[in-house]
Amino acid sequence: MHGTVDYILTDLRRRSLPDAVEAVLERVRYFGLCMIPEYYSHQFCEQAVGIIRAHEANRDVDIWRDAQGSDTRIMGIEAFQSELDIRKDVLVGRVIASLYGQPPGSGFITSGHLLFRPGNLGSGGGWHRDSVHSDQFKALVYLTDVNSDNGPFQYYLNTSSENSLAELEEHYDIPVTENRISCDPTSVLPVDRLVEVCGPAGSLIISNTRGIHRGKPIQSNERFSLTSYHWKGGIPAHIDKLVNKSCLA
Ligand SMILES: O=C(O)CCC(=O)C(=O)O
Ligand SMILES: [Fe+2]
Repeated sequence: MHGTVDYILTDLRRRSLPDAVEAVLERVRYFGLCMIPEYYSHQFCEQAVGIIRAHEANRDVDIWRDAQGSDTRIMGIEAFQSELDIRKDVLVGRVIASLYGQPPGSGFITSGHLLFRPGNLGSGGGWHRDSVHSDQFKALVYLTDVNSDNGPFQYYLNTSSENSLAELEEHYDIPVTENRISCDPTSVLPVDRLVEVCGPAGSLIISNTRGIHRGKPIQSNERFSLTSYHWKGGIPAHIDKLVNKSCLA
């Protein structure tokens, strides 16, 4: 495992569950990232997109939007539709539990719907680390085909460990304390560490979002996704207040 494309796991179906879990863990620990093309069925993706659209049109649902109206999120969508709870998938559940060293504590699922709008910053609002102080592991499922133009997840490989944070400060002047990256990493960091995660609907991405990443600004079309968020302790209060909690009447 040493080429950048090795973060993609293509032979999952030939592996037993324990072996598949190990293969994903190995990649997330080494690269900070693992992608499994078409892990979820197209039928699951189509149904999920329909459910997300319906909830976006429901005035009783709490919806978050970015300033450009390019990124629409429903936090806690699994409270309305439990089949969207990707944490219940046995592979996702075991991988996340192993990465955190304990069963997933609290968390939720967020739906993501990206649309092209002039000046959009991409999902996540530009290059950042979700957390500089501790590992943060997320599972992301593409519900529509994702190519270079409709907002792929972009990630700098091997940027999530304590050592690599120190290396980035020493060699590239990216402070270890910096959550939002103030420089343009594409003009500072080696281009061969950058991956643009494109893939068909159903592709599953598990990553350590302590590493440097963003959703690429969307240039055309749209992108639907589901993302799982996890915390060892409770959900931080400033996030928890945005999360949908109960079933609609
Ligand atoms: O959805 C994506 O591609 C990345 C989003 C992200 O990085 C975030 O919301 O923190
Ligand atoms: Fe992020």
